Amino acid sequence: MKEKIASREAEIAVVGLGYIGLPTAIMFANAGFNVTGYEIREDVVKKLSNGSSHIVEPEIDELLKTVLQEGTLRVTSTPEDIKNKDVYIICVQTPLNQDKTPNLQYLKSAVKTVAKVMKRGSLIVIESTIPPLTTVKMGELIEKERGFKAGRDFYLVHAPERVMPGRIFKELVYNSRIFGGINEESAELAELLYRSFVKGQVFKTNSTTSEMVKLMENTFRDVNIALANEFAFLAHQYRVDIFKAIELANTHPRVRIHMPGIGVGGHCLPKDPYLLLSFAREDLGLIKKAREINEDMPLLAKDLLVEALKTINLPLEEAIIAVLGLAYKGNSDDIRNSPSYEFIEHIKDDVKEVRSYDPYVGGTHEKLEEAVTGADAIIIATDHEEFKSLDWESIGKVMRSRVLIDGRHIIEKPPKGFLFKGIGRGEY
Ligand code: SAJ
Repeated sequence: MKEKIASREAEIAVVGLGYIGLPTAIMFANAGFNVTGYEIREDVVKKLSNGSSHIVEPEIDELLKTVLQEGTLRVTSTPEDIKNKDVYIICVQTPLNQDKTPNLQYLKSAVKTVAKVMKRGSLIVIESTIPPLTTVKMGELIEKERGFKAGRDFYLVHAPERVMPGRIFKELVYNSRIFGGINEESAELAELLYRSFVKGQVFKTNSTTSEMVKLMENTFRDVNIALANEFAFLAHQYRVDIFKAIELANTHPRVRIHMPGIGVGGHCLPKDPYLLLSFAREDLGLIKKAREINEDMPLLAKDLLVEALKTINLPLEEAIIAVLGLAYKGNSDDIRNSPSYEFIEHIKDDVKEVRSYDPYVGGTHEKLEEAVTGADAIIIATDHEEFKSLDWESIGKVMRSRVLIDGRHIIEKPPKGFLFKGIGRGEY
């Protein structure tokens, strides 16, 4: 197998062509391997076969067209087309169930598909973010399906990714990578394979450590954002601008406080802490509490809105509210677990009308001007670049009342004539 990988003759199948699988398939094809992308969503396969990506990401369309034209990447929804491959890379989603337990059905179904078509000696890489011990369990699942023993009859590795949407192709190449093998030989094979495009540092460990590392990275971030959010909550009581305080605290050589905001969205941070805890018998409560704090931040934004409307004596039920930003983070069209929608859920039954505008996602109004005309309050819920240079004087002229709530620290100096409140802006 080593020689086949080194000579780029190894045949690769990438299972799951989402925001990780598709760029990964493209990178391996670009590195000279013959890659078959397998995706159960036939509409996605159709779109990709026509050379256009269902993922919004810089460079992806031209890279996709190149590898399709060169024939180094083919896409399919037929399992037969990925039979007897040397390498299988599984990049399927691992969402949570309603009760915050891990939903591994997509992973299990992908692993069962691979078990049916793989051959003895295949290398199987799971890139999905999974609870600790899951790779071992998937190895047992394959053994049950095919009688192949992980580490003896096939190679098995967990290889988490850390790419940031919007920078995926750069980070796929330059980020450091971790390969957690079911045994050392598996991790070494994965390193050889990914070295075909990875220029970052490579670290090898066992699969359970690798699964924990990935979840710890995002849990670290989530807990630190929750700490920043609690600092913001306190700032309102001490009448302090928490952003100025954070800036000063971060001048300490070993302090890096994160940014408070209207909430924590995306498909990772709201989920990964729960994955980390899911197969543990007990925990100490910090990680769960941090999740609750972040999940409640849209309520803090609502409190600021209610307080502001009371100040101008406008009854809630008469208020027209314009929410600027629906995406979970700035300059993205991704709305998964976006706090904007949580916020809208919390206010929609109390106010007269909720409007929304997002330059990447759309909303109730296609134009910002329409969304704010006649509105009483504006809430900035996403840190899109566009919102940092708005003409507040003209916006103020078309609003009915002029309340401005900043949920993402977009506004440095509140515009004249507005009643301003911001998360963590305790001085207002
Ligand atoms: N956020 C804050 N305050 C902050 C930073 C972020 O409120 O200081 C909010 C953002 O507005 C957003 C959410 O948290 O709603 C998540 O933001 P993010 O910047 O963490 O973005 P993700 O979820 O797309 O990316 C994270 C990254 N993980 C880390 O930085 C440790 C990325 O490297 C991972 O690859 C990705 O999760 C993933 O797929 O796991």
